[in-house]
Amino acid sequence: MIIKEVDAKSILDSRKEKTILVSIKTNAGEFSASAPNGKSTGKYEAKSYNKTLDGDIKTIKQIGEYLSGEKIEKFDDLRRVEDIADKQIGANSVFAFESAILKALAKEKKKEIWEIINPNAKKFPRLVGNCIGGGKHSSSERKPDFQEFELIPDVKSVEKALEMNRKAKNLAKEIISREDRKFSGEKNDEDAWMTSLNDKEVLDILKKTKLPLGIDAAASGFYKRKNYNYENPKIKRSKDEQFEYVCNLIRNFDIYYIEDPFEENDFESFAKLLKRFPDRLIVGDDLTTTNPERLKKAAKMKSISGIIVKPNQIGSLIEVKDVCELARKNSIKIIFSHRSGETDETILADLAFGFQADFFKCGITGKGREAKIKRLVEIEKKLK
Ligand code: 2PG
Ligand code: MG
Repeated sequence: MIIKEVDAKSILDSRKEKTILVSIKTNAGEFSASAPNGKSTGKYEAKSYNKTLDGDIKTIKQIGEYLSGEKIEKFDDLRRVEDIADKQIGANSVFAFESAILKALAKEKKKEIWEIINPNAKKFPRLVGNCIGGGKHSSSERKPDFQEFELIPDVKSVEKALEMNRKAKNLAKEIISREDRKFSGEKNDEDAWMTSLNDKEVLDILKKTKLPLGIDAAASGFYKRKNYNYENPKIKRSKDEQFEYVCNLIRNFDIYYIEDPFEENDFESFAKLLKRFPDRLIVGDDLTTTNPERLKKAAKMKSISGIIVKPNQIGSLIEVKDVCELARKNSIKIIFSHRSGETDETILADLAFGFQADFFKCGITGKGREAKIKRLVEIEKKLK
């Protein structure tokens, strides 16, 4: 596939915030791709743009002129694009640019995008669906301190899992309506129910769905001056108290999936938790930020049994590949994830399937989230 021209512009994400859309003209036609935006962003994430979105838009056009005539034959050729784009544009721009390239390459080769990554991919990831939310993704005054409460059906079919999550989400709505007098059906950034109930009350509700449960505490979001500062109810927890609190929740609510229960520098507490609960998924997101070096540290310290992979945390798809290989080598489960500010871009599903992710964290409802899950279902149907 030969790149002819590159263009970029800004579009709005699901939160109505600006993000980048990159378009390329090639011998196989015109293709475009966009990047999402996070809100509970980890301190160690790559910057979304070198300086500004507008600056990256200009630079991408220049890079396009430089790359005009460049031949891309396979996934690893993205390295050549990165050699040129590196340090000139940010992670959102690199991700959108490389995604557009993969789309063109797939078209030229008459293949699906995931086949460019791994033609032998077979296993489908399990859905991790955000059902009820709090933390930085919810605008209500009173809310759970944890950011996400997830449902993780244990079935092979993606289509079936989605149906189970939808039903459970409706059931959760009925129960919240009864128990939270303030609730009238509002949803948060990720289209999860927004409630004034607290973490334990929410977990009590979700237990009634009888599905395996998960939380994303996104604990860096309420960690300040060496304490975890809870608001609902108001209580400060020290590092040790936070550890015991999380252990109690895992036991009492039989939580299967625990993401970022501690702040983003505390590899030790993660390791202690995994040692205590070797059969649970202890997941790093802000801890690891899809960064091979941070994953190496987490693997060495035995901090996690699962890693969130958000391509725009690092930008480079070559590094996403490195992270997946490294995780696999260390028996760490791979969870491909959306961001809280999403677009209708669906390439995340192809990447997750191509890299043979174990889980796909992508909400339950909402346009941009459904589009991605639908793409995964489409791949599943085509392979039947
Ligand atoms: C997370 C993500 C996605 P954000 O913390 O896991 O759910 O949130 O995109 O705001 O970082
Ligand atoms: Mg997270």
